[in-house]
Amino acid sequence: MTEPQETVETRGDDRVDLLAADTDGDGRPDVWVADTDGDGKADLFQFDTDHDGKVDITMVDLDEDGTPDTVVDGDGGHPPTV
Ligand SMILES: [Ca+2]
Ligand SMILES: [Ca+2]
Ligand SMILES: [Ca+2]
Repeated sequence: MTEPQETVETRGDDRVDLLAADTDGDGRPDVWVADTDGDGKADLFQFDTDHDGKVDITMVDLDEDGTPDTVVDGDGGHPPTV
């Protein structure tokens, strides 16, 4: 059974990717850190755990205290920009 893609709430709609890291060295990013509300602080974290180029886990830190408050499967409706 396939669930429809869940859209996760973020602090803002103006996503800026602060970091896109290629941790396995295949030339494609697999970890993304983004700021969605323009304050320069990271609040959206995404991971491509199976390295197919698509996000598998999305974490949102709504209060920017460094601990993700929401974790969803997939890109949460927020595909990476880089
Ligand atoms: Ca932010
Ligand atoms: Ca993936
Ligand atoms: Ca938090």
